[in-house]
Formats: sequence, structure tokens, C-alpha cells
Amino acid sequence: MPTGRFARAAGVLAAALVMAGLAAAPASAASGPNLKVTAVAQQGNWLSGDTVALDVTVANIGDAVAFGAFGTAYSESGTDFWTDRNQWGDLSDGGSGANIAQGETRTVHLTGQLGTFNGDSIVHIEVYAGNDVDYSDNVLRITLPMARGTERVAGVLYGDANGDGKPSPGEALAGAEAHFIGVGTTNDLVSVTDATGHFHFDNLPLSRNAYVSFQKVPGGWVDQPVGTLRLDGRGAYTALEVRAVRPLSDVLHETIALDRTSYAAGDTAKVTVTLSNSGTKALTGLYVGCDAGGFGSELVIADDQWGAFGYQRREGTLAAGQRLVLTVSGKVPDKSAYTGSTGLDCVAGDGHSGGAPYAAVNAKVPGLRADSRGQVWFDKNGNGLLDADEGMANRNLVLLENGAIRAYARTDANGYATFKDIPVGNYQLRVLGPWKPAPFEGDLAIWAPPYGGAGDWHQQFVAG
Ligand SMILES: [Ca+2]
Ligand SMILES: [Ca+2]
Ligand SMILES: [Ca+2]
Repeated sequence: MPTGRFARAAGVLAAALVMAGLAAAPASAASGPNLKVTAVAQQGNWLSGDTVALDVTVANIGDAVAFGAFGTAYSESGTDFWTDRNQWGDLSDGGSGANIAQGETRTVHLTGQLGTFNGDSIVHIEVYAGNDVDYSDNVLRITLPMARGTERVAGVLYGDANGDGKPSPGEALAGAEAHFIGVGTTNDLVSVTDATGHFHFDNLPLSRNAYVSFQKVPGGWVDQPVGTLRLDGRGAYTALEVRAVRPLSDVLHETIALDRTSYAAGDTAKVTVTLSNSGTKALTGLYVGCDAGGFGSELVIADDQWGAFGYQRREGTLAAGQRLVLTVSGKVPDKSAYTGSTGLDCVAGDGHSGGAPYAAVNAKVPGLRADSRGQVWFDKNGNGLLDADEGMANRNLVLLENGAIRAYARTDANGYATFKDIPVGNYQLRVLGPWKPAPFEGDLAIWAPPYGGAGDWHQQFVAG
């Protein structure tokens, strides 16, 4: 029988298991079937949830057929290790067992999954056959070592100005936010890169899937994906070199225009997209990808109109210094009459570079009018929430369009007001006086029923 000493050795070096099996063999064999079991476990520093491979070899070293043989593998103690017994094939203990001839050897490939951490997983492996003349070599215990401790993730963020794929003098990117998120961290952790571009996170919990990403990278540099980190206590990520490259928008430029400033639903709008390459190298694999936006009022352009620059083909090219005009057309959707606007938002990409240029254009679709009711409020108690007494009472409101006043309204005692019979479209809402919209507030869209007017809007204002 393998002892605890053998089992620990097995955890370190699976080959030791073979030795354990041999060492346990009897000096002289009796006549009859005699299965001998060995096993090799996939090596690793294991984490909860990991899948671990386990190859179990069964040899009949006796001189007779072993009838009704079946195997099992289960965690005897420590972290749970689950295997599916069907992986044993005809050796499954769910069946009638396998017959293994004298001299025959079989290897069963098992995989199992580790449960919640409870120390090293001690896995019991056993293959039974009737009349086995020496049962001491039918049972093995192997240890799957579980990862322990904490991890450090650290590295440098650099803008690869000389294109050699390595950090070079002068390439450090300072002041960027490195964000870490992994199992066991509820919010992402932030480390700001120092003057040498370095960031670090210490005492991180172990994690099968952890991620580092960057925000506020200076100078328009685009950081390249770091990939998934596996924090299993080996300290494999203490010297990351995170490369950043120039954005595609440095060399690829896009403008977009419509043939009119106003349409009716059902009209055909002509769109002109101009692309230019200000760089010294040809750009290939280019495409124009337009976002339908989700409201259904944007122009719909069939992809084949873009030719080689279609989102599907992605075969557009621009020589160094080349300027190219693409002309397409699309129907102004019926829904745009209710929102008062149509348009198109398009990115020009090459399928792999970050920082692709983006352009948008809008036009009016006038005609319908609607009422719009809502509330303006001021966060008196600073809790970030709209509380009962925070409506701005008896204030004069205006709707602006391109800086011009289009409508007036006055709030009631609770800060509510209704703009009456307004042409549908997008407006900027203002409270007259020392107030300005909170930074996150956008335009006030006035839509006609059934798309608009169903509920009240709420816009927050701050001292201006
Ligand atoms: Ca045996
Ligand atoms: Ca470099
Ligand atoms: Ca409040």
C-alpha cells in the first residue's frame, strides 16, 4: 500500500507513483489474475474549479484473465475532486465490469474538477477484479497540490515609439490607470503608472481568471490586451511589459456628410464618407462599420454598397497619402418621423488596430409635434439620489437647439414642467439662472407617441 510519504512524493513528481506501485508488488506472485494500477496526474498548482487530467494504467501482470474489473477515483480527503465514472468506459462501476487478459494493459484517461479549497486533494484510485491474487497494487492515493498564498502583479506600460516590441528609453507611459479584476476582488483595483511607467498590485487573492486593463492612457496610446492571468501562487506576472501602440486615427481619417440637412421618412439620403491616409505606409483590411444605434431611426445602408470597404469584406486599402470618397445611399426609416432625426454613425477600422476613427452625422426629419413632461432637480443633500424635496420649484426652463431658444416652460412646486406642442427632435434643456446640467446629462429627446411621451424625464442640475 502506498503510504502518506509516497502520496506526497506523488504530488511532487507523478513518476514516483510508478515506483510506489512497483515497490508494493510482492516478491513472489501466486497463480491467478493480478491487476496492477499506476497513475500519472497532470502537474500544476491547482485552484478551485480547475480541471485536472489523470491517466490511470491497469496492467494484468498475473497469469489468468481478470473478470469483472472496474475502477473508481474519488477524493478521499482535502479539496473535492469530481470525476465522471463513464470516463472509465467498460471499467465503469456502473456496468458489469471488464475482462482483462493476462499481459493486457489499458490506460484510462480521466479528467476531474476540483471543488472549493480544502487543502491538497488526496485522490483514491482503485481498480477491482475478482480473485486478484495481490490486492496491494490495486489501490493508489495521489495528491493534487492546491495553490496557496497571495500574488503580486506588476509591470510597466510603454508606448512603443520605436516599434521594437520592447520598452525603450523614453517610452514609459506615466499617469495611466492600471485596473485589476479577478476572483475574490469585488471592485477593480487601480494602480496609477509612475514616472517610469510602472504599476503594481500586491497581496492579490489567487484566481483562475484575472485581468489587467488600462484607462486614461496618455497621448492617445492604445494599450494592447494583456490576456487572462492565472494567479496560482507561482508569481508569473511580476514583470509584465504592456505594449501600447499609436491609434489608427493618427493616420486614418474619416469624415461623413449627408446630401441634405432635412428629410421626410421614406426619402433616400445620400451619404458621403471620406477616408484619407496621412501616414507613410499603405493601410489594408479597411472597412466602414455603421452602428444602427438601436432606435431604428438611423439610415440603413446595405453592406455591399461599401464595396471592398464593406463590414463583411474588409478588403479596403488606402495607399500612403491617398484620399478616397465613398458614396452610398439609404432609406430614411419611418420611425425617424417620430424621433425627428436620422443619421449615421460609422467607424473606419482595419480589424486589429485600436483607436479607430469614428464619425457621425445627423439630419432632421421634421413634421410631428409632441408634449414632453419632466422634472429638473438639484441634489441638496449630495447623496447622488433624487430625494422627495429636491425638485427645483418655480424655475424657468428653456429648450435650446444650436444655441437658440425654441421653447419655454415653468416648473411647479415639485420641479415638474411640461413643454407643449414641440417639434420632435433633440434639444438641450436649461434652467435659467446660476445652474448648469450635471456633466452626465445629455440632450433631451422629444419623440412623438407611441415612442415618446410615455413617462416623465428627470434631469439633474448643479450650481453653474
Ligand atoms: Ca493486484
Ligand atoms: Ca520600444
Ligand atoms: Ca439627494
